[in-house]
Amino acid sequence: MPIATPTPIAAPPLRGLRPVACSAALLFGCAGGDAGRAAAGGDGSDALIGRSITSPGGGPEAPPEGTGGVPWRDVGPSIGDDGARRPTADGEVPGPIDGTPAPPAPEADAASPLPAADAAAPAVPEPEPEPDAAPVPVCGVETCNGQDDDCDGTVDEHGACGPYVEAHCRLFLGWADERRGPAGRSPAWGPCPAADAGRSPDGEVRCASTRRTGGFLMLDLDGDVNGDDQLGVAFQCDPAPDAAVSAWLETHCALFLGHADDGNGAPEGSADWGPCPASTDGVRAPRRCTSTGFDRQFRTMNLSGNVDDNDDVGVAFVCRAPDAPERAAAVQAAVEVFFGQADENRAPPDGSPTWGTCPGAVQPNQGEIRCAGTAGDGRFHRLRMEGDVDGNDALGLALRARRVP
Ligand SMILES: [Ca+2]
Ligand SMILES: [Ca+2]
Ligand SMILES: [Ca+2]
Ligand SMILES: [Ca+2]
Repeated sequence: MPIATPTPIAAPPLRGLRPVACSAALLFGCAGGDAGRAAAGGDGSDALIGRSITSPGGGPEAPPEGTGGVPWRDVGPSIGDDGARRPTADGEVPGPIDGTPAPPAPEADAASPLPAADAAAPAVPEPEPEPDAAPVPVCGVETCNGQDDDCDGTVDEHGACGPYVEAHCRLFLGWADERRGPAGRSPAWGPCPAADAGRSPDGEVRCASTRRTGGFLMLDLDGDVNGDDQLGVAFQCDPAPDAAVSAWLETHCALFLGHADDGNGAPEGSADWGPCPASTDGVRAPRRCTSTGFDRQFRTMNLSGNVDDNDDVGVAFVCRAPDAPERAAAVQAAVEVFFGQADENRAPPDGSPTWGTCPGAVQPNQGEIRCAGTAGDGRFHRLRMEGDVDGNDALGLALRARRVP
Protein backbone atom coordinates (compact mmCIF):
# COMPACT_ATOMS: atom_id res chain seq x y z
CA MET A 1 0.00 0.00 0.00
CA PRO A 2 1.48 3.39 -0.90
CA ILE A 3 2.47 5.61 1.95
CA ALA A 4 0.76 8.93 2.19
CA THR A 5 2.96 11.92 1.83
CA PRO A 6 3.02 13.95 5.02
CA THR A 7 0.75 16.86 4.81
CA PRO A 8 1.31 20.08 6.68
CA ILE A 9 -1.90 20.03 8.56
CA ALA A 10 -3.15 20.97 11.93
CA ALA A 11 -2.73 17.98 14.16
CA PRO A 12 -5.25 16.92 16.73
CA PRO A 13 -4.31 18.75 19.84
CA LEU A 14 -2.00 16.98 22.25
CA ARG A 15 -2.60 18.23 25.63
CA GLY A 16 0.00 19.90 27.70
CA LEU A 17 3.70 19.84 27.54
CA ARG A 18 4.51 16.27 26.99
CA PRO A 19 8.09 15.00 26.89
CA VAL A 20 6.87 11.81 25.37
CA ALA A 21 8.48 8.67 26.54
CA CYS A 22 9.21 6.35 23.67
CA SER A 23 7.25 3.44 24.84
CA ALA A 24 6.55 0.76 22.29
CA ALA A 25 3.07 2.10 21.80
CA LEU A 26 4.31 5.54 20.93
CA LEU A 27 7.55 4.70 19.22
CA PHE A 28 6.23 5.74 15.85
CA GLY A 29 5.31 9.09 17.12
CA CYS A 30 8.64 9.55 18.79
CA ALA A 31 10.63 8.66 15.73
CA GLY A 32 8.67 10.85 13.43
CA GLY A 33 9.78 11.49 9.89
CA ASP A 34 10.11 8.87 7.24
CA ALA A 35 11.32 6.16 9.54
CA GLY A 36 8.34 6.53 11.80
CA ARG A 37 5.87 6.49 9.00
CA ALA A 38 7.39 3.45 7.45
CA ALA A 39 7.28 1.63 10.76
CA ALA A 40 3.64 2.63 11.10
CA GLY A 41 2.88 0.37 8.20
CA GLY A 42 1.15 3.09 6.25
CA ASP A 43 -1.99 3.03 8.30
CA GLY A 44 -3.63 6.39 8.22
CA SER A 45 -4.07 6.56 11.97
CA ASP A 46 -0.46 5.81 12.70
CA ALA A 47 0.64 8.20 10.04
CA LEU A 48 -1.34 10.87 11.80
CA ILE A 49 0.50 10.18 15.03
CA GLY A 50 3.75 10.53 13.18
CA ARG A 51 2.75 13.82 11.68
CA SER A 52 1.54 15.20 14.93
CA ILE A 53 4.96 15.18 16.50
CA THR A 54 7.12 15.64 13.46
CA SER A 55 9.13 18.76 13.18
CA PRO A 56 8.79 20.87 10.08
CA GLY A 57 12.16 19.55 9.01
CA GLY A 58 10.88 16.00 9.03
CA GLY A 59 13.04 14.77 11.95
CA PRO A 60 12.74 14.74 15.66
CA GLU A 61 13.46 17.92 17.41
CA ALA A 62 16.31 18.03 19.85
CA PRO A 63 15.14 17.38 23.36
CA PRO A 64 15.67 20.15 25.86
CA GLU A 65 17.80 19.70 28.86
CA GLY A 66 16.26 17.93 31.79
CA THR A 67 14.06 15.66 29.74
CA GLY A 68 16.40 12.70 29.84
CA GLY A 69 16.97 12.81 26.11
CA VAL A 70 13.33 12.13 25.36
CA PRO A 71 12.14 13.86 22.21
CA TRP A 72 9.26 16.19 22.74
CA ARG A 73 7.32 19.01 21.32
CA ASP A 74 5.88 21.96 23.14
CA VAL A 75 2.22 21.66 22.33
CA GLY A 76 1.10 23.92 25.16
CA PRO A 77 2.66 26.26 27.65
CA SER A 78 2.25 24.13 30.73
CA ILE A 79 5.57 24.31 32.63
CA GLY A 80 6.25 27.26 34.82
CA ASP A 81 9.57 28.67 35.86
CA ASP A 82 9.36 26.63 39.03
CA GLY A 83 9.23 23.48 36.98
CA ALA A 84 5.74 22.73 38.20
CA ARG A 85 3.28 21.49 35.71
CA ARG A 86 0.35 23.73 35.01
CA PRO A 87 -3.00 23.05 33.59
CA THR A 88 -3.44 23.33 29.88
CA ALA A 89 -5.72 25.86 28.41
CA ASP A 90 -8.60 23.50 28.77
CA GLY A 91 -7.83 22.88 32.44
CA GLU A 92 -6.25 19.45 32.31
CA VAL A 93 -3.15 18.73 34.29
CA PRO A 94 -0.50 17.18 32.05
CA GLY A 95 1.25 14.03 32.89
CA PRO A 96 4.52 13.76 34.86
CA ILE A 97 7.76 14.94 33.40
CA ASP A 98 10.00 12.68 35.37
CA GLY A 99 10.31 10.09 32.64
CA THR A 100 7.25 8.07 33.46
CA PRO A 101 5.35 7.02 30.39
CA ALA A 102 2.77 9.40 29.16
CA PRO A 103 -0.81 8.24 29.11
CA PRO A 104 -1.77 6.74 25.81
CA ALA A 105 -3.99 9.62 24.93
CA PRO A 106 -2.89 9.68 21.27
CA GLU A 107 -4.51 6.30 20.76
CA ALA A 108 -7.91 7.88 21.08
CA ASP A 109 -6.83 10.48 18.57
CA ALA A 110 -5.48 7.76 16.35
CA ALA A 111 -8.94 6.35 15.97
CA SER A 112 -10.33 9.63 14.81
CA PRO A 113 -11.12 10.19 11.15
CA LEU A 114 -8.74 11.93 8.87
CA PRO A 115 -10.42 15.06 7.64
CA ALA A 116 -7.10 16.43 6.48
CA ALA A 117 -6.48 13.47 4.21
CA ASP A 118 -9.96 13.80 2.81
CA ALA A 119 -9.46 17.46 2.27
CA ALA A 120 -6.27 16.73 0.38
CA ALA A 121 -8.00 14.23 -1.95
CA PRO A 122 -8.06 15.43 -5.55
CA ALA A 123 -11.39 16.93 -6.51
CA VAL A 124 -13.54 14.64 -8.64
CA PRO A 125 -14.76 16.62 -11.61
CA GLU A 126 -18.49 16.85 -12.07
CA PRO A 127 -19.64 14.63 -14.95
CA GLU A 128 -20.39 16.46 -18.11
CA PRO A 129 -24.15 16.68 -18.68
CA GLU A 130 -25.32 14.31 -21.39
CA PRO A 131 -26.04 16.10 -24.62
CA ASP A 132 -29.60 15.88 -25.84
CA ALA A 133 -29.90 12.46 -27.44
CA ALA A 134 -32.67 10.71 -29.29
CA PRO A 135 -34.78 8.56 -26.95
CA VAL A 136 -33.71 4.96 -26.88
CA PRO A 137 -36.45 2.88 -28.53
CA VAL A 138 -38.08 0.25 -26.38
CA CYS A 139 -38.42 -2.86 -28.48
CA GLY A 140 -41.21 -5.28 -27.78
CA VAL A 141 -43.67 -7.55 -29.49
CA GLU A 142 -44.91 -6.57 -32.93
CA THR A 143 -48.53 -5.50 -32.73
CA CYS A 144 -51.02 -4.17 -35.26
CA ASN A 145 -50.43 -0.42 -34.96
CA GLY A 146 -48.40 0.75 -37.94
CA GLN A 147 -45.29 0.88 -35.74
CA ASP A 148 -42.15 -1.20 -35.83
CA ASP A 149 -42.58 -2.46 -32.27
CA ASP A 150 -39.83 -5.07 -32.40
CA CYS A 151 -37.27 -2.74 -34.04
CA ASP A 152 -36.50 -5.08 -36.94
CA GLY A 153 -37.07 -2.43 -39.58
CA THR A 154 -40.54 -3.51 -40.75
CA VAL A 155 -43.99 -2.66 -39.44
CA ASP A 156 -46.75 -5.05 -38.46
CA GLU A 157 -44.98 -8.02 -40.02
CA HIS A 158 -45.50 -11.73 -39.34
CA GLY A 159 -49.26 -11.36 -39.55
CA ALA A 160 -49.54 -8.99 -36.58
CA CYS A 161 -52.80 -7.53 -37.91
CA GLY A 162 -54.59 -10.76 -38.71
CA PRO A 163 -55.86 -11.47 -35.19
CA TYR A 164 -56.86 -7.84 -34.77
CA VAL A 165 -58.95 -7.84 -37.93
CA GLU A 166 -60.49 -11.20 -37.15
CA ALA A 167 -61.48 -10.19 -33.62
CA HIS A 168 -62.43 -6.54 -34.07
CA CYS A 169 -63.62 -6.12 -37.66
CA ARG A 170 -66.62 -7.47 -39.56
CA LEU A 171 -67.67 -7.97 -43.12
CA PHE A 172 -71.35 -7.55 -43.94
CA LEU A 173 -72.96 -9.35 -46.82
CA GLY A 174 -76.35 -8.25 -48.11
CA TRP A 175 -78.64 -9.82 -50.64
CA ALA A 176 -81.85 -8.50 -52.14
CA ASP A 177 -84.36 -9.83 -54.64
CA GLU A 178 -86.52 -7.76 -56.93
CA ARG A 179 -83.97 -4.90 -56.84
CA ARG A 180 -85.03 -4.07 -53.30
CA GLY A 181 -81.53 -3.29 -52.07
CA PRO A 182 -80.12 0.22 -51.72
CA ALA A 183 -79.07 1.90 -54.91
CA GLY A 184 -75.37 2.69 -54.88
CA ARG A 185 -73.63 3.59 -51.64
CA SER A 186 -75.58 3.22 -48.40
CA PRO A 187 -74.86 3.21 -44.65
CA ALA A 188 -77.27 0.31 -44.16
CA TRP A 189 -78.56 -2.81 -45.84
CA GLY A 190 -81.86 -3.90 -44.36
CA PRO A 191 -81.38 -4.26 -40.60
CA CYS A 192 -77.54 -4.21 -40.89
CA PRO A 193 -75.24 -2.93 -39.51
CA ALA A 194 -77.43 -2.09 -36.49
CA ALA A 195 -78.08 -5.83 -36.29
CA ASP A 196 -75.57 -8.58 -37.02
CA ALA A 197 -78.10 -10.31 -39.23
CA GLY A 198 -81.71 -10.05 -40.31
CA ARG A 199 -84.13 -9.75 -43.11
CA SER A 200 -86.92 -7.47 -44.19
CA PRO A 201 -90.48 -8.56 -43.25
CA ASP A 202 -91.04 -9.87 -46.74
CA GLY A 203 -87.68 -11.63 -46.73
CA GLU A 204 -86.49 -9.98 -49.90
CA VAL A 205 -83.74 -7.92 -48.24
CA ARG A 206 -81.35 -9.92 -46.07
CA CYS A 207 -77.99 -9.39 -44.45
CA ALA A 208 -75.52 -11.02 -42.11
CA SER A 209 -72.09 -10.19 -40.73
CA THR A 210 -69.05 -12.15 -39.76
CA ARG A 211 -68.97 -12.51 -35.98
CA ARG A 212 -65.41 -11.69 -34.94
CA THR A 213 -64.66 -15.37 -34.54
CA GLY A 214 -63.24 -16.29 -37.91
CA GLY A 215 -66.36 -18.41 -38.52
CA PHE A 216 -68.58 -18.24 -41.60
CA LEU A 217 -71.73 -16.20 -41.78
CA MET A 218 -74.50 -18.05 -43.61
CA LEU A 219 -76.85 -15.98 -45.76
CA ASP A 220 -79.83 -17.96 -46.96
CA LEU A 221 -81.11 -16.95 -50.39
CA ASP A 222 -84.66 -16.97 -51.70
CA GLY A 223 -86.45 -17.15 -55.00
CA ASP A 224 -84.63 -17.46 -58.25
CA VAL A 225 -81.33 -15.64 -58.21
CA ASN A 226 -81.06 -13.78 -61.49
CA GLY A 227 -80.71 -10.37 -63.04
CA ASP A 228 -83.04 -8.70 -60.54
CA ASP A 229 -80.96 -9.77 -57.56
CA GLN A 230 -78.35 -7.68 -55.82
CA LEU A 231 -75.39 -8.26 -53.54
CA GLY A 232 -73.89 -5.66 -51.21
CA VAL A 233 -70.84 -5.61 -48.90
CA ALA A 234 -69.47 -3.41 -46.08
CA PHE A 235 -66.39 -3.52 -43.87
CA GLN A 236 -66.41 -2.09 -40.36
CA CYS A 237 -64.09 -2.32 -37.38
CA ASP A 238 -64.98 -1.71 -33.73
CA PRO A 239 -63.72 1.49 -32.08
CA ALA A 240 -62.12 -0.65 -29.36
CA PRO A 241 -59.51 -1.61 -28.53
CA ASP A 242 -57.69 0.90 -30.76
CA ALA A 243 -59.81 3.49 -32.50
CA ALA A 244 -56.92 4.76 -34.60
CA VAL A 245 -56.00 1.29 -35.84
CA SER A 246 -59.62 0.44 -36.57
CA ALA A 247 -60.15 3.67 -38.48
CA TRP A 248 -57.00 3.05 -40.47
CA LEU A 249 -58.11 -0.46 -41.39
CA GLU A 250 -61.57 0.68 -42.45
CA THR A 251 -60.18 3.37 -44.71
CA HIS A 252 -57.24 1.46 -46.20
CA CYS A 253 -58.55 -2.06 -46.68
CA ALA A 254 -61.56 -3.28 -48.65
CA LEU A 255 -63.26 -6.39 -49.91
CA PHE A 256 -63.95 -6.40 -53.64
CA LEU A 257 -66.65 -8.59 -55.13
CA GLY A 258 -67.03 -9.31 -58.81
CA HIS A 259 -69.64 -11.17 -60.83
CA ALA A 260 -69.82 -12.37 -64.41
CA ASP A 261 -72.37 -14.48 -66.29
CA ASP A 262 -71.72 -16.89 -69.13
CA GLY A 263 -68.21 -17.86 -68.09
CA ASN A 264 -66.89 -14.30 -68.39
CA GLY A 265 -65.19 -14.12 -65.03
CA ALA A 266 -61.62 -12.89 -64.87
CA PRO A 267 -59.01 -15.65 -64.77
CA GLU A 268 -58.08 -16.94 -61.32
CA GLY A 269 -55.58 -14.60 -59.63
CA SER A 270 -56.23 -11.58 -61.85
CA ALA A 271 -55.15 -8.18 -60.60
CA ASP A 272 -58.47 -6.67 -61.61
CA TRP A 273 -62.07 -7.56 -62.32
CA GLY A 274 -63.69 -5.13 -64.70
CA PRO A 275 -62.97 -1.61 -63.41
CA CYS A 276 -62.07 -2.89 -59.91
CA PRO A 277 -60.01 -2.41 -57.84
CA ALA A 278 -58.97 0.87 -59.48
CA SER A 279 -62.62 1.80 -59.06
CA THR A 280 -64.57 0.85 -55.97
CA ASP A 281 -67.57 -0.26 -57.98
CA GLY A 282 -68.71 -0.68 -61.54
CA VAL A 283 -71.76 -1.93 -63.39
CA ARG A 284 -70.25 -2.90 -66.67
CA ALA A 285 -70.99 -6.06 -68.54
CA PRO A 286 -69.58 -8.53 -68.89
CA ARG A 287 -67.54 -8.10 -65.64
CA ARG A 288 -69.11 -6.07 -62.90
CA CYS A 289 -67.92 -5.42 -59.42
CA THR A 290 -68.42 -3.63 -56.17
CA SER A 291 -66.52 -3.22 -52.90
CA THR A 292 -66.70 -2.07 -49.33
CA GLY A 293 -65.31 1.21 -50.62
CA PHE A 294 -62.86 2.11 -47.78
CA ASP A 295 -65.63 4.02 -45.98
CA ARG A 296 -67.73 1.63 -43.83
CA GLN A 297 -70.65 1.88 -46.24
CA PHE A 298 -72.48 -0.70 -48.30
CA ARG A 299 -72.10 -0.76 -52.04
CA THR A 300 -74.45 -2.62 -54.32
CA MET A 301 -73.77 -4.86 -57.27
CA ASN A 302 -76.59 -5.84 -59.60
CA LEU A 303 -76.33 -9.39 -60.87
CA SER A 304 -77.07 -10.31 -64.43
CA GLY A 305 -78.59 -13.15 -66.33
CA ASN A 306 -79.59 -16.35 -64.61
CA VAL A 307 -77.14 -17.13 -61.86
CA ASP A 308 -76.16 -20.73 -62.37
CA ASP A 309 -73.23 -22.94 -63.11
CA ASN A 310 -71.82 -20.67 -65.81
CA ASP A 311 -71.53 -17.72 -63.42
CA ASP A 312 -68.38 -16.63 -61.62
CA VAL A 313 -67.86 -14.62 -58.45
CA GLY A 314 -64.49 -13.00 -57.81
CA VAL A 315 -63.22 -11.98 -54.37
CA ALA A 316 -60.23 -9.83 -53.45
CA PHE A 317 -59.10 -8.25 -50.18
CA VAL A 318 -57.06 -5.16 -50.96
CA CYS A 319 -55.16 -2.80 -48.67
CA ARG A 320 -53.51 0.27 -50.07
CA ALA A 321 -51.88 3.33 -48.53
CA PRO A 322 -49.63 5.52 -50.69
CA ASP A 323 -48.04 6.99 -47.57
CA ALA A 324 -47.61 3.63 -45.83
CA PRO A 325 -47.30 0.90 -48.47
CA GLU A 326 -45.42 -1.44 -46.15
CA ARG A 327 -48.15 -1.29 -43.56
CA ALA A 328 -50.84 -1.86 -46.17
CA ALA A 329 -49.01 -4.86 -47.57
CA ALA A 330 -48.56 -6.32 -44.09
CA VAL A 331 -52.28 -6.08 -43.29
CA GLN A 332 -53.33 -7.41 -46.68
CA ALA A 333 -51.11 -10.45 -46.24
CA ALA A 334 -52.36 -11.05 -42.70
CA VAL A 335 -56.05 -11.28 -43.61
CA GLU A 336 -57.97 -13.81 -45.64
CA VAL A 337 -61.58 -13.66 -46.76
CA PHE A 338 -63.37 -16.84 -47.80
CA PHE A 339 -66.44 -16.72 -49.99
CA GLY A 340 -68.56 -19.85 -50.27
CA GLN A 341 -71.68 -21.17 -51.92
CA ALA A 342 -73.71 -24.21 -50.91
CA ASP A 343 -76.42 -25.76 -53.05
CA GLU A 344 -79.25 -28.10 -52.12
CA ASN A 345 -79.53 -26.81 -48.55
CA ARG A 346 -76.09 -28.15 -47.79
CA ALA A 347 -74.81 -25.00 -46.08
CA PRO A 348 -73.25 -25.36 -42.65
CA PRO A 349 -74.97 -23.50 -39.80
CA ASP A 350 -74.29 -19.82 -39.30
CA GLY A 351 -70.99 -19.23 -37.46
CA SER A 352 -69.45 -22.50 -38.59
CA PRO A 353 -65.64 -22.48 -38.46
CA THR A 354 -65.56 -24.28 -41.80
CA TRP A 355 -67.36 -24.12 -45.13
CA GLY A 356 -66.69 -27.32 -46.99
CA THR A 357 -62.93 -27.60 -47.27
CA CYS A 358 -62.29 -23.97 -46.28
CA PRO A 359 -60.32 -22.57 -44.58
CA GLY A 360 -58.02 -25.59 -44.77
CA ALA A 361 -58.10 -25.64 -48.57
CA VAL A 362 -60.06 -23.77 -51.18
CA GLN A 363 -62.42 -25.70 -53.43
CA PRO A 364 -63.73 -23.17 -55.94
CA ASN A 365 -64.78 -25.40 -58.80
CA GLN A 366 -66.45 -28.58 -57.64
CA GLY A 367 -68.91 -30.00 -55.14
CA GLU A 368 -72.14 -28.70 -53.69
CA ILE A 369 -70.24 -26.84 -50.97
CA ARG A 370 -67.47 -24.80 -52.52
CA CYS A 371 -65.32 -21.85 -51.55
CA ALA A 372 -62.52 -19.52 -52.62
CA GLY A 373 -60.08 -17.49 -50.55
CA THR A 374 -58.36 -14.16 -51.11
CA ALA A 375 -54.90 -15.61 -50.31
CA GLY A 376 -53.45 -12.37 -48.96
CA ASP A 377 -52.27 -11.19 -52.37
CA GLY A 378 -54.78 -8.49 -53.25
CA ARG A 379 -55.80 -10.33 -56.41
CA PHE A 380 -59.16 -11.68 -57.51
CA HIS A 381 -59.84 -15.32 -56.77
CA ARG A 382 -62.68 -16.95 -58.59
CA LEU A 383 -65.54 -19.13 -57.46
CA ARG A 384 -67.61 -20.92 -60.10
CA MET A 385 -71.27 -21.21 -59.09
CA GLU A 386 -72.84 -24.61 -58.64
CA GLY A 387 -76.20 -25.59 -60.13
CA ASP A 388 -79.02 -23.12 -60.43
CA VAL A 389 -78.75 -20.57 -57.66
CA ASP A 390 -82.11 -20.21 -55.97
CA GLY A 391 -83.94 -20.64 -52.71
CA ASN A 392 -82.10 -23.79 -51.72
CA ASP A 393 -78.72 -22.04 -51.95
CA ALA A 394 -76.82 -20.09 -49.35
CA LEU A 395 -73.75 -17.90 -49.41
CA GLY A 396 -70.97 -17.99 -46.83
CA LEU A 397 -68.39 -15.37 -45.89
CA ALA A 398 -65.56 -15.47 -43.35
CA LEU A 399 -62.97 -12.90 -42.25
CA ARG A 400 -59.96 -14.58 -40.78
CA ALA A 401 -56.40 -14.07 -39.71
CA ARG A 402 -54.03 -15.50 -42.24
CA ARG A 403 -50.85 -17.26 -41.21
CA VAL A 404 -47.83 -15.29 -42.37
CA PRO A 405 -44.30 -16.65 -42.02
CA1 LIG B 1 -41.41 -4.98 -36.90
CA1 LIG C 1 -46.55 -2.96 -35.19
CA1 LIG D 1 -84.48 -13.26 -58.49
CA1 LIG E 1 -75.92 -17.96 -65.67
